[in-house]
Amino acid sequence: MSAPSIAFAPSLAFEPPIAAQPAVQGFFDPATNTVSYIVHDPETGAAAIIDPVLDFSPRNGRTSTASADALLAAVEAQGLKVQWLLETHAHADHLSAAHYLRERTGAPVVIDTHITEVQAIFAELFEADDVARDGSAFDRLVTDGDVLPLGAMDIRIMHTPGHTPACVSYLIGDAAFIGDTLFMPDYGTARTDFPGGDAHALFRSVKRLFALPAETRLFTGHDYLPATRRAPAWEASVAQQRKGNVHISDTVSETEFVAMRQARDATLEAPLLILPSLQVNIRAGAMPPASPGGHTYLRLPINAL
Ligand SMILES: N[C@@H](CCC(=O)N[C@@H](CS)C(=O)NCC(=O)O)C(=O)O
Ligand SMILES: [Fe+2]
Repeated sequence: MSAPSIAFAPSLAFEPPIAAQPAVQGFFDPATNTVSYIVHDPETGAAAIIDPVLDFSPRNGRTSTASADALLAAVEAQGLKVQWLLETHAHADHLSAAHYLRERTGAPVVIDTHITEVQAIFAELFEADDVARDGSAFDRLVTDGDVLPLGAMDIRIMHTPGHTPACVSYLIGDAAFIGDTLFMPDYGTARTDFPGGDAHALFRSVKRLFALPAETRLFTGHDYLPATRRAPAWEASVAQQRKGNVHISDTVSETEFVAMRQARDATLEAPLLILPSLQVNIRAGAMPPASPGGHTYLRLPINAL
């Protein structure tokens, strides 16, 4: 394998203890093409849940915890202990079940410290006066280089912005949960046109992921199933992504990538659930406070996005 085309300062390089192999289970949500994960340390049973989905129907505003309950059932069936609820970013396409799972498991909700930027933008849009712009709706704000324990393993934090300013990847042994950075090699990369998104930043984030050991297992946050494939998939190695990602293999320059990404972004519609998702997800998956009449409302700003 050839060396990455970009040089990195040594302080930016991650060298995970590749021998450690966490057990990883992916749960695909066909309604939003999201992949949630349970990852655990086989030695101790310590587990983390990554990017859980709260089911939501835009038809009638009903929520359901069926997807989150499936995660809990899998945790229980295997006798695991949920230590962390990890968000790779404030999702714009599905509601997070982090708050629900925090209530059920007692585990803390983790997100990148740049969530404050995302909260500032969307708390203003939704006039969400109950949302402090300091990240305090979450339990633990992490920053690049931080390490959290997971049984006998470590979760290492790599800030990977570009899709949003608060995107992080969680590195656990030979696995990396990369959220919306790369998707499967045959689909490409995440969009960069949300507020605070930046195609240059995404390119650099991907190059940091590409600098991980070639056999590192990269787990994506979505699979949008290109026309050439019918079965959902969510795992590819660094080597496979560097060789074959249709947007950003080793041979693609930053200039080429940014031009492609911005041209494609200009063709994409807003996600179906962007408005409900963001006002819930800046609250760590909690609904806004109930109105005096006892109902819970989400807002629909007109001509604002
Ligand atoms: N059709 C989907 C699109 C969701 C979407 O925009 N997903 C983001 C990640 S949150 C993305 O990067 N999509 C890439 C693409 O659609 O090519 C929806 O309406 O929910
Ligand atoms: Fe996303």
